[in-house]
Amino acid sequence: EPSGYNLWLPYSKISESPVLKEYTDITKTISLPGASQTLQIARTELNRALKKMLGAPPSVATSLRADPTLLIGTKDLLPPELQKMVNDDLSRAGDEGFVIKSVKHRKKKILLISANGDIGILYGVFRFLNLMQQHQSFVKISLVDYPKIDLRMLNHWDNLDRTIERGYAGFSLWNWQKLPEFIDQRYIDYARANASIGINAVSLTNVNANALILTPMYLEKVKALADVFRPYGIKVYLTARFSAPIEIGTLKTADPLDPNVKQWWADKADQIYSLIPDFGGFLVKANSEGQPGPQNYGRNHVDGANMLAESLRPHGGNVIWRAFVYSEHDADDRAKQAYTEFVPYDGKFMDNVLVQTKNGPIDFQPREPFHPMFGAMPKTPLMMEFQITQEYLGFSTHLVFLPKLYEEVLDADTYQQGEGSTVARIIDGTLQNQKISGMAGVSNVGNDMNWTGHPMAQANWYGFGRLAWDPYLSSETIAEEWLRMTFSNQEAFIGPMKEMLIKSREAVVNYMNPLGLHHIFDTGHHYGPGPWVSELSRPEWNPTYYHNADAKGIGFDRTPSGSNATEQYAEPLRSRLNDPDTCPERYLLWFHHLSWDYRLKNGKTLWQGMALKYQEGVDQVEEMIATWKQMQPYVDQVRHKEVQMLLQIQLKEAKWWRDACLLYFQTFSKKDLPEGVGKPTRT
Ligand code: GCW
Repeated sequence: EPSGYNLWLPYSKISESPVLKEYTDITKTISLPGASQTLQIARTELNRALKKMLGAPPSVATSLRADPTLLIGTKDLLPPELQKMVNDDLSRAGDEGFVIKSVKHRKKKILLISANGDIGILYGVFRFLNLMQQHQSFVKISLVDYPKIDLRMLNHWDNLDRTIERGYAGFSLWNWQKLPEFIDQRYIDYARANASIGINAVSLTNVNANALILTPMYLEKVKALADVFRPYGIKVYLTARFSAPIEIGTLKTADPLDPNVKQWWADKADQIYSLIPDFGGFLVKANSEGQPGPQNYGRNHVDGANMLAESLRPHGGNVIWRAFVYSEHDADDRAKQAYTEFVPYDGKFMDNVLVQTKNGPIDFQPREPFHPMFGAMPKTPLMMEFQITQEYLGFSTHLVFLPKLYEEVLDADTYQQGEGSTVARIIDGTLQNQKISGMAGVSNVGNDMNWTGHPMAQANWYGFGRLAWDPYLSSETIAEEWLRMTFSNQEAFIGPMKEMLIKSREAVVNYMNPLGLHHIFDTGHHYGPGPWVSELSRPEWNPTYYHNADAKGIGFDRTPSGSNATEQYAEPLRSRLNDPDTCPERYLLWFHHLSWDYRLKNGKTLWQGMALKYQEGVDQVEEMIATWKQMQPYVDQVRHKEVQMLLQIQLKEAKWWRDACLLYFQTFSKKDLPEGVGKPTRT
């Protein structure tokens, strides 16, 4: 296989670990009874993995052996005395959870993996292999784990011509031309990878796509993919273009209150479910960036979402209605728009509707404060939308470990129901007692040999999945797991690399958007710097709209003297944000327009501090390069070289960001660069 193809599942040979003996003992006699496809997959995975890691071909029996050393089975298949031992654990584990436990059975220690359902067994087996890849001991293990979030979903922004909107790792995996007959091995490997981290839903098509995916010809192809994904516990969703009844039907309107429109969608749902009985539902972008929606007919988001929800309800499907509404008319602060439009609808959506909200109020910037909608709609399940693909984060060229960003958002306290009302508790539904919960990530996967373009961007797919399973995991834990599985368990590798991953997120913020700056990217592609762009027809398309630099200072005033976006946050956070002294400096210019001489906490002026941050970002990339150089012994040559080349580009471009932004902002500040900031070189 090409380097990196196996992702975090290389199952490298274990030759000198202290646990080797333990592992050979545990895997001497394995029983994994049951005939379902899902269990068959679990057996195949075990066989493959153990053979690679331990060398000797294991024998996984499909029957309950008399004396297994490793027994893997759903609770109902276990002998009564073992059932008793896992009863309590499994009562907490739900449909998808599992238990991995070292127990005494017939006077012998055995390892038991059990679950309530087959998918729990598959997840349990993947976790067992995950821990083995990290060389962990099972001698004392007693682990119960289950997902804290119901829908753990990837959103593909894939078009039917196989281009991917904001995709930087090749073309779409979905080969529509050859489907449904031809099943590419990559569909299977993709499903395996997702199942290994607990992802259980995917929407296949771009939220900006046309309606063709809902025509019978494409639905046959979707069915083929759904059939591949099903035994891996993955449900398929599709994007539903609101104007579909006109575009692929014969109606003259898509008005959600029109009986013919309702009937059209109900028939469409029936048709889909006749092919895909466990179809997940629709993901909808409506009345945003020019997409059609209910507002075109004088209706609102509730009318639109509920009409679709009605069509899916008899089949058990969900509507995921996006809150990224960004109208082509509204001239008020763009950061306020989603909250303004949606919060009044709290409690009005049907119970199979989730409202999917981006992590921040603008658009996947390297850093944003959390979206004020979180916690502000207690009667509506809000689903998180993170971006895994790096639209504003250097595409698949820059190394940025995103779990650090996700963690920052999930840990943020909204104060909506008093202290401790973190975004994680809103998303997992526990704070506001939601019946359903979800987290989506816009996928960074394409048909590049290593799936994600940058070899290290695989960590972002992995990390997203782990956080969707458990939003309370720390980014450090995730980094360590991923590094151990993907590359090496040697401490000389793990220590420095963990630090490098963790710091990489702050590095990119420093050299692109320090101190709360945002959206100063060159427009359209969003790759390099473009803070000077000001001539686009709509104000909020222009970076100048966001930084507002002038002779006096820089920043977006979102306090009561400005757009008053801070009003959308709960107290005491709101007051804290309103005062530049108490506003966290990482969000300073997001919420405030301040003079170039404004004093930062470290005593530097704003101008100096900003310049130094840009420099720090560049320095951090230099450090990454130095660290990576040392890692040669632990990484295969191909990947080592690839990352090395990519880091060189990242360094060049970090300098580009620093120089471009500082030279441009200097035309306003008219101040010298502080000492230590590399002299920008005009190119
Ligand atoms: O970030 C913007 C992107 C668009 C995207 C849109 C959205 C899919 O630039 O490419 O469209 O957000 O999330 O709907």
